[in-house]
Amino acid sequence: MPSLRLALAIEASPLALRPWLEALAGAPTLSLARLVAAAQLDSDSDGLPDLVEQAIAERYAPIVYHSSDESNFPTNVDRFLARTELWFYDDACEPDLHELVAVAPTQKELVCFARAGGCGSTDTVHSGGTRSRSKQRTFYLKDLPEASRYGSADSSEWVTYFHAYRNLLDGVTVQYWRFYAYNNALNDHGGDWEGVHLVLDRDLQPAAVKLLQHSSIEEHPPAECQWEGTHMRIYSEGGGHASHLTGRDVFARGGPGFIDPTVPQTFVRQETWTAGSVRWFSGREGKAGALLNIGSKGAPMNGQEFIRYSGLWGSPGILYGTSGYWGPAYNETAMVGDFVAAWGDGMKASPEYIAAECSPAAWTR
Ligand SMILES: [Ca+2]
Ligand SMILES: [Ca+2]
Ligand SMILES: [Ca+2]
Repeated sequence: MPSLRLALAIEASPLALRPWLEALAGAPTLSLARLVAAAQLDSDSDGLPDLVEQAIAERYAPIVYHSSDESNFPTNVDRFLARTELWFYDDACEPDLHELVAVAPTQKELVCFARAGGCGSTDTVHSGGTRSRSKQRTFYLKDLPEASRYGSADSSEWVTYFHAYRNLLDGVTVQYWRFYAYNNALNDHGGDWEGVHLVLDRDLQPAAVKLLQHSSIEEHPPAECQWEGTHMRIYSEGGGHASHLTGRDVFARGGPGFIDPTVPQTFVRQETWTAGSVRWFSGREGKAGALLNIGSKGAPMNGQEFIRYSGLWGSPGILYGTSGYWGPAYNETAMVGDFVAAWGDGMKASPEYIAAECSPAAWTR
């Protein structure tokens, strides 16, 4: 039985969290004192205790089916940063300005630079706050050399990043983000972030699944998903990594021409929860990387400062679409005005909090 204090914490919980906390109260590895403290800790100040955010994210963490045709597997931010360089770019100059800023920046370093725009511009561009409208005056992380774009061959380096917050249904939305060093499809570009949103209602039951596409957020009722218990299946396109709800939509080798969950040769199956398994089309087995709470832009968690970085995750290309992509909190998908819907869709909070969290601090060209 939980202590009185813990019972009160559970009772005071704004959501239907009792079963979660009561189950955790029975966890033998945590002392009751630690549990009480943990039950109340809200590191990103969004009204959801850390422990609750993690428990919900674990419970619903998707199973990602990567195509056997995949050329660029997932990786993680720290591994990527160790292999890249931070540059500043301004194409208003003749020739274009490219200035090396830092080699292999750490997450902390990534967000602490400022540069005056080139060629007489009066703009000051911050790597932790200024968003470029057209990817023309911005910090960027240089594309990795060809040999490093494959991602991590060791699946234990495949980190799934999650962002959980209270939503307008009085429930919780959990965004699951995965990261790739390169997008190798028609629109090649460095640094590829892909996300899916799971919208939970006030009883913490799935109410909607939202897939982030190139320019829109595609909403589906949960019944359109394939579920394994509480875990939805997400099918990821080879090279471009777009998310689908059925394997039939995703080309794959070794079978009928698409991902068939009954034909192991057509996919790599990744359970994204903590200590989840990964099974390759070759029969090889491994473990998935962490399921990591990135907190909020105002209060990153678990050292994931990268969430505040407002530059690009790949080099500028000839076209907008072949230039590096933005990270989760600056993602362009379905942006309305300066509201980053990919980061704050359906968020329930004060207007001030939402503005600070979901809009860039400043803009440039
Ligand atoms: Ca929280
Ligand atoms: Ca949160
Ligand atoms: Ca992509």
